[in-house]
Amino acid sequence: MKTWSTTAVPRLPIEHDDSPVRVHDTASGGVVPVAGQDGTARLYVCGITPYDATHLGHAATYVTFDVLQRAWRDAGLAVTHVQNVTDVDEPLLERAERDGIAWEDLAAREIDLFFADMEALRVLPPDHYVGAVEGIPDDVRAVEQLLAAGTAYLVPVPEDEALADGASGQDVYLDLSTQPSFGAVSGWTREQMLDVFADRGGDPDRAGKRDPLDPLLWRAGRAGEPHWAGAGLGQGRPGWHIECSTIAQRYLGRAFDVQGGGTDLVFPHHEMSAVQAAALCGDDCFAQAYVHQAMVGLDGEKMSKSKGNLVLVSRLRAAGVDPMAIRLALLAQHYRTDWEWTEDILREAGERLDLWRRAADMAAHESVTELGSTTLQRMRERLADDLDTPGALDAVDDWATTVAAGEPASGLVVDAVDALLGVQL
Ligand code: 5CA
Ligand code: ZN
Repeated sequence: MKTWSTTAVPRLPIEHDDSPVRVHDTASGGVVPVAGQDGTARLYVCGITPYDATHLGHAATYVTFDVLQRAWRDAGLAVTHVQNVTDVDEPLLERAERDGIAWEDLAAREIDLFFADMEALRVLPPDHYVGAVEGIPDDVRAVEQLLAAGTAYLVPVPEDEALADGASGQDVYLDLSTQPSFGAVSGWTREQMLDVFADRGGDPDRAGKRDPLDPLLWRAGRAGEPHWAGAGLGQGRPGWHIECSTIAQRYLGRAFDVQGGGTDLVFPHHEMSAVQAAALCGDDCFAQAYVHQAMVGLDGEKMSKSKGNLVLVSRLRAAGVDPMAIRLALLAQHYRTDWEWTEDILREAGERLDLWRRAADMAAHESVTELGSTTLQRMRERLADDLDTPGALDAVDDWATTVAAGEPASGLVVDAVDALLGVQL
């Protein structure tokens, strides 16, 4: 699919010291270096399900992985960034039905709005933006392979559910008991998994499953639901997790560097996409590190489309809020700490933006001062240390305050704020 427009990233004149970026890996529980391979870092970011507009939780996630990419690029690496869009799934179909519009139109409208939000926030676009629908032929091949290998099995569609023309009467599930790596991403106990599975798109009570946690791979087409040709599987559509397994494998290959998303995706989504990839191509096939953005909340609850407690990027923009202030509000929080959106956070970000812009206005283009280079060094060091954006913001605050007190401003810092933090002054 087409993606959103890119924005130029200034190259910083002062050499990076080559220390690798380190991030927290949920699977190992530690902070690990992610240095790419052969000069390229490969990143898969789980994209939106386009049934409602981008809220600040989504924005926090995409800005976090944007900062990771900027840190990699600054360290001299090329980056291959792949992102999916779940352009067919239960929540999208339900919302379209509720609102009386075609699901394709709802998806197209929300994807366009998401692009406009990402452009305004200066998030770098992926190299490959891939729709779930586009990936169906790969999913079909994958599911057929798993059935042939005996790691997937068929479950009859309940009799009271009418089938679409051309659908077989059977859904397909992965048999988790064949996969010793199951659990390696989240490290959760079965109880923890069972606790959230139903709330997060799973179907633990489906009759005929071998294990309540077995994930759906292929849903036989039901009358009135969208469906696609599934070769030997008959008409139907893929389960949610398989789209990310196959898209990542096709565009990034084996053992890519990072899979990213919010902590709400740790289980089941990232666990299942990894175990399905392992079932398809063996261990060490999927991400080397799983990086998760903590949840952004509002009024004591996770901000979520299903709950409807949303602050939308597009609404803030329409109200005249500078997108760079929104971006700074997000960067002022560490990605591993849950936080709540408040008006105060936005107000402080606006004040910070003003302070930085006043300093930037005094800077001669591309000028380098000693204060400028130490500021850059501090920013790089903070970002390499598990994307410590609040620490990087402190460094720029110190610079701007010193400039306000009469020290000459350095254009280098203005470029660094752009290249590393994605904030245009
Ligand atoms: N399409 C799937 C991933 S394959 C999906 O989860 N879509 S989503 O639209 O629900 O979420 C998009 C991204 O935003 C995901 O990475 C999700 O983890 C993240 N996200 C959702 N809500 C929040 C929140 N309140 N705070 C932080 N990140 C969030
Ligand atoms: Zn995903």
